[in-house]
Amino acid sequence: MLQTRWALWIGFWGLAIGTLLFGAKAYANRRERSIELHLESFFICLWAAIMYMTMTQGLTVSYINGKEVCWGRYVDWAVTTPLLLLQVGTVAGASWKLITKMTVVDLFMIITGWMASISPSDHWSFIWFIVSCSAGFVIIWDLVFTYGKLAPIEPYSDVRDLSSTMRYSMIITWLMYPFAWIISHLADPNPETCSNMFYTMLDLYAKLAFGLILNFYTDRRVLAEAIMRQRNRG
Ligand code: RET
Repeated sequence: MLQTRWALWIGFWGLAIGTLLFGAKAYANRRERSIELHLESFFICLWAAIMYMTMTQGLTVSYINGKEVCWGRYVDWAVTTPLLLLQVGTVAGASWKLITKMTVVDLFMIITGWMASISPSDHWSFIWFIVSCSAGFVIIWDLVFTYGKLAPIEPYSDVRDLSSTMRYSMIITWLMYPFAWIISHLADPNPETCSNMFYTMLDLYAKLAFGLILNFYTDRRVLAEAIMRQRNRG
């Protein structure tokens, strides 16, 4: 129980700090074109911090089929992963059609991942897990190949570098989630507990480190260029 609280509170405080940092950045750049990316990072952290808070209070934790399920995580992911994909899609210069397709596949991955965590038998759990991973595979494929082909040429080399940094750090982090799922299932007969520190660490990395690269280590002119380029392509 103590461990449970710790993992969730670390998540909450990390994301609360992110909310403040990215909120301040959005405010400072309120007249700039880059504001939309800052606001997205702000909202990603805000929403996740709220969901972590509900989990510390047990509001989004239920017993389903005899397992403790932290469904707050899935409500967090269902909102924040499409926003993260929107940010990467914007920087990579993807069309709205492609971004929408990625969102649909992503929601499918989260919903079937949820099925994997509530399935009563190991057998069904594993089948849903594989279904969810297939959707994850489509996302990774698009991030590497489809987005790779969109890489801008000169004079947009800064945008190109940012796009590959974001795409590859996203791929590495997102790949770790199914591994965290497998390791937890091997280690614990009742794995989907809130005490899952793996997910907390990954969430912090996926939201905070990603947000820091975008908001603090990238010049806002590069962000503005990326946004313009994506809008011109539609
Ligand atoms: C699950 C288990 C089933 C198989 C797969 C999963 C993948 C989850 C992912 C979550 C990403 C979350 C992020 C959150 C916030 O920042 C549901 C764990 C493939 C990729 C990036």
